[in-house]
Amino acid sequence: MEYECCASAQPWVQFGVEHSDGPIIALAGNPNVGKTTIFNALTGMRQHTGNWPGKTVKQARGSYLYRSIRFTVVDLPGTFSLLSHSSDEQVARDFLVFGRPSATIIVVDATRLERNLNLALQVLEITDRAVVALNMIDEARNKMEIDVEQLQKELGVPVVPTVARRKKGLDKLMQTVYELTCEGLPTSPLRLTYPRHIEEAVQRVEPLLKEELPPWVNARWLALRLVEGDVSSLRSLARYAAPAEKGVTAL
Ligand SMILES: Nc1nc2c(ncn2[C@@H]2O[C@H](COP(=O)(O)OP(=O)(O)OP(=O)(O)O)[C@@H](O)[C@H]2O)c(=O)[nH]1
Ligand SMILES: [Mg+2]
Repeated sequence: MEYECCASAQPWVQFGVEHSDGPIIALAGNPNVGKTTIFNALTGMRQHTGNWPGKTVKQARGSYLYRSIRFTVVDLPGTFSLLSHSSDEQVARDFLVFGRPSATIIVVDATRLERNLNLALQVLEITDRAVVALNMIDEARNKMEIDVEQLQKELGVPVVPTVARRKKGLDKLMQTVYELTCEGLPTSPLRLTYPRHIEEAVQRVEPLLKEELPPWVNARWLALRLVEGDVSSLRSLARYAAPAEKGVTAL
């Protein structure tokens, strides 16, 4: 089976993730929400660790087999945002935007949903192939009731309750990742509408970007970054967008 991201380029190779025939799955989330616990539960002993190229930030990647397909999982650094104020944030953002994973698992702490959804929305601004792992649901159940159906409806992507520490919900998570990557499960992620002056600026910048950039670059996302004066996103664009198109020769 051929995956969209593998068809012409292997953009994740620039991020130190080896050549892979199967889908690449990113694990994103706030610090301390259970990303590594999920990563370990999914990948077991099939893991490699190193640093992100050119950074002192640790990278962990591993793989698991599901329905005869080998999924490669990349555990991103825990961040509260993707607005590139730190190396960790840049690494996470660059991998999601320019590494083009086939799907992203957004791990959120169910007991701190309000705070965690900030990052979730930022990830959903970048990609529509995502599933939310509503982790620590065991602790949340003691304190509150979460309407998972309603959350899923509002976010526009699947939401899977998990207790990573006890490996609960992980089958459903793998099944959902499979549906997103191999069966084209449709999603319609919640995208924020910004105040009018921002939207107007974005509307002017976005078409210009679309003309110049490879079609896979999310022009609205980049336009928003330019409007807020985020120079680091531009630097990453220059670094990753052009070579990614020549990914095959770069191998
Ligand atoms: N109660 C409960 N605890 C969990 C669950 N999943 C993970 N934990 C615990 O939460 C803590 C943090 O888990 P990690 O997997 O290290 O979290 P992380 O997101 O990788 O953290 P960073 O790498 O620091 O960003 C650990 O003590 C885990 O045992 C869960 O579903 N329920
Ligand atoms: Mg971790």
